[in-house]
Amino acid sequence: MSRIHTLTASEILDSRGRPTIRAICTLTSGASAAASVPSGASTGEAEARELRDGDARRYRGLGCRRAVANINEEISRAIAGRECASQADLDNFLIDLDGTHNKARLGANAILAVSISFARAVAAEKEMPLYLHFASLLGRVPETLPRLTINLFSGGKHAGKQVAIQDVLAVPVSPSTVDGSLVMMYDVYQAAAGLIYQRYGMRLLTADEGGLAPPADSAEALVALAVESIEAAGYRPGEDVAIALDVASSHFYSDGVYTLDRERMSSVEMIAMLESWAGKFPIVSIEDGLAENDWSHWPALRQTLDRRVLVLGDDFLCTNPSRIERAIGARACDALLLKVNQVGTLTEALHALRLARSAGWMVTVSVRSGETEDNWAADLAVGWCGDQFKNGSITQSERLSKYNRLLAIEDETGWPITAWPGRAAGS
Ligand code: 2PG
Ligand code: MG
Repeated sequence: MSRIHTLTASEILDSRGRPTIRAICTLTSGASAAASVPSGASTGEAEARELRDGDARRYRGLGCRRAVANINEEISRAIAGRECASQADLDNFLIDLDGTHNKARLGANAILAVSISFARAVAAEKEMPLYLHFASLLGRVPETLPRLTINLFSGGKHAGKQVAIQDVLAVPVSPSTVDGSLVMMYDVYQAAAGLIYQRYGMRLLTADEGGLAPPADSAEALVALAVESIEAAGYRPGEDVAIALDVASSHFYSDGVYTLDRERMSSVEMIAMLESWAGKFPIVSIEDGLAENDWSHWPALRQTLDRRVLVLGDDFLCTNPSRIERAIGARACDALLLKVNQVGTLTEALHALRLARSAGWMVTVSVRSGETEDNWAADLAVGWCGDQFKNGSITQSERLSKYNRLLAIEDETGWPITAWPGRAAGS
């Protein structure tokens, strides 16, 4: 049982220079902790609503002063001195206080900042590392670390749409450590940078998440360039380093048509194209291969890629328990991309995770394109036994704060990364 003494918040900037929120939660025991919240660019329609000021004269309307004031005033008043029996107790109180179905009144950004800063303050009160406190919320002690899926190339909304698909990720599959995965990734990233310089004469210009953003002719050419980069780095594609994609297809879908590389495709044609990529390239995971509202075709996508490639739902599921339940019923995918800020509290995200696990799905814990130097997502990925962690590229401090945290957890625990299914680790 913890009692909140004070709650304060301020506006800070994220990795894209846009405002976001940091909250500080102090318990009556004296334990105190801060947490900052991230923000997406390629957001799903069903995400909980961030509250933005809408004042065009300040940060083009993106200011967070109203959300900050909601923490400093209404939430603080309602919560100060209140006993919180558990994280769920606090989160449910916040949900009821907000009173809307999508947290639009107080703001999902405000509510999440309170939810996470409380979790961290309780961990401090228990003198426990945050990942173990998260594990205690889950009720399971982790024995392994998540596998890494690391952004190599960016397109879509994160890179000015020079190519329609959003992320081509490199997936180190042979290392059994975070350290080994990052060493391998550094080689692949440098090899890719060299190839881009040769081919396009480009310097290392990077996108929102630190990925390289070459002006490839097509999405397929970008995936092929990833395979070439793995080879140029001296690794075996598929055996040392595989590939994951975030197609983020909602952002080039309209009225039943996917427009990719000037080609117009039906849902059935889109599935056939993804199947052909899965045949040609060493792909282990495809995120948002179809659009978030293309419900009737997701089951066919899953069936087509069954067991060869993870069919991962991001915008499609929005970490939203009711969408996940519907997707389980429809056998529409087999993996959840878990982003806590899509739903707005730790408790709802945990519910989403449990639902996914109950259906035997894999879980990729993910950060957002707009991040801060805060690293709680790394603790969450470990504590909630994420199978994968998606944290952007290996450049930029908002990404490295999480990789560096994983390295520290690895040092502290000695836990290995579990092997990708069907692929031997440590070779
Ligand atoms: C995604 C994320 C992270 P955003 O689509 O998976 O890459 O992007 O935070 O912009 O939604
Ligand atoms: Mg995505």
